This record gives sequence, structure tokens and C-alpha cells, in this order.
Amino acid sequence: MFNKYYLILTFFIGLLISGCDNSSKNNQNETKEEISNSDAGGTAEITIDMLNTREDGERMVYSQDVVNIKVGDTVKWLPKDGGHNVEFVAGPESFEIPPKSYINREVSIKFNIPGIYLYVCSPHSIMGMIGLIIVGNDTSNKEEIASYDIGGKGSKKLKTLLNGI
Ligand SMILES: [Cu+2]
Repeated sequence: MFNKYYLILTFFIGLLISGCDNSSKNNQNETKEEISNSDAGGTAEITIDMLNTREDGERMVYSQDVVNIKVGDTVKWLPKDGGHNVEFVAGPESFEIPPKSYINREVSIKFNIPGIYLYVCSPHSIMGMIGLIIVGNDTSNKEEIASYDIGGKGSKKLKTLLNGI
């Protein structure tokens, strides 16, 4: 009789302890989520140079072909060499394509919609002066981006870049 009572008692104590454990774990998770939420909105500024020649020998090129950023980050293109610009040609569905930038002018864009963005240098797109911005690790619009026809060396380079994603 005593043994049975003791077993039931330890069972309930066990429940009580595991209950406490869970609630403290939940609290920890909530704290973590709050931290990651406040961290989710990017505020970084990433710089890309417009170049005649890059360190790797590529000519008429942006300093980085593919840039991964967080939602809310800003990308700034600097006209390090002359004769270049930034013209967006494709992006996520709800992205309103901005007018192409002036040649030799700095341009800065903040990205609030996740997805892949394709931009080119208007005079040098067919020479392969193109770039991709990937926002929030979202590559769901890869096929739409792939279907954009740049022409010349730009088309080949787009395929190569997308294969690397
Ligand atoms: Cu150019």
C-alpha cells in the first residue's frame, strides 16, 4: 500500500518538475525569437564598384557579381571607373523597377522585398557587365530571372551566375 502511494507521489512530482522544465524552456525560446526578430531587419550598406578592370582580370565588370544581403540592407554602387551605370531589368514580382541610373553617378538602393534581382550596366550588358542581388536568401524567382534575355556575353554570364546559386 505504501509502495503504491509512493510511486504515485513520485509520478506526480516528476510531472511537476517536467512541467516547470518546459515552461522555462519556452521562456528561453521566446527570448531567442525576440533577439532574432530584432536582428532580422538588415541595416547594412554594401558597396559595389563599377570597374573597367577587376583584380581577377575581368573587364567591364562590377566588383562583385553576386551579393547576398538581408531584407532592409542597402547596396551602393560607386563609379570607380568611367562609363558605367546600374539598370535593373528583373526582380521579385512586386519590385517596381527603378529608372536606370545616370552614367558615372553613384547610386544607392534599399532592398525590402526578398528575392533575386538582376541588374546590368546599360552600355556593357552584352559584354557581361551584369550583377545579381539576393535578398533574404530567397531564390524562389530564379526561373523568372533566368528567362531574361540580356544578349551576348551577358546571357552566358547570367547562366553561370545562376548555376552558382
Ligand atoms: Cu559598364
